[in-house]
Amino acid sequence: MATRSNPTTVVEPVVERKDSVAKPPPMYQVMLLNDDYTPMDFVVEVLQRFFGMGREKATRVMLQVHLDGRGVCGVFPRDVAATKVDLVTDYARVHEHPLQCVMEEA
Ligand code: TYC
Repeated sequence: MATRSNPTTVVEPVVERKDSVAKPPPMYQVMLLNDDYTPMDFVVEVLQRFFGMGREKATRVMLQVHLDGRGVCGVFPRDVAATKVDLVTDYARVHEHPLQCVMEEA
């Protein structure tokens, strides 16, 4: 029988150990990859539409991807990054461009 001195449920107090530090959640870089077919204007539009960049910044990032093969669009928590990758990929396919958008842990 459960009594005060013989409880059936023990609720441990939440105590953070002195030597432990809560880790921030992992963050993910969302990147665009270069290809030979997606129009530059379309990539600039994607960066403005999905990553909130102004035209000048979007143009700089697009050119970096064009020249270096890849470029970072932003850094986000995992679920936000995954949603951006899906939205950009769907948008590119609807417009019949092969643009690739990927994420990797920052
Ligand atoms: N290389 C493409 C072109 O010359 C432009 C481009 C830039 C494509 C960035 C994809 O992520 C990309 N039309």
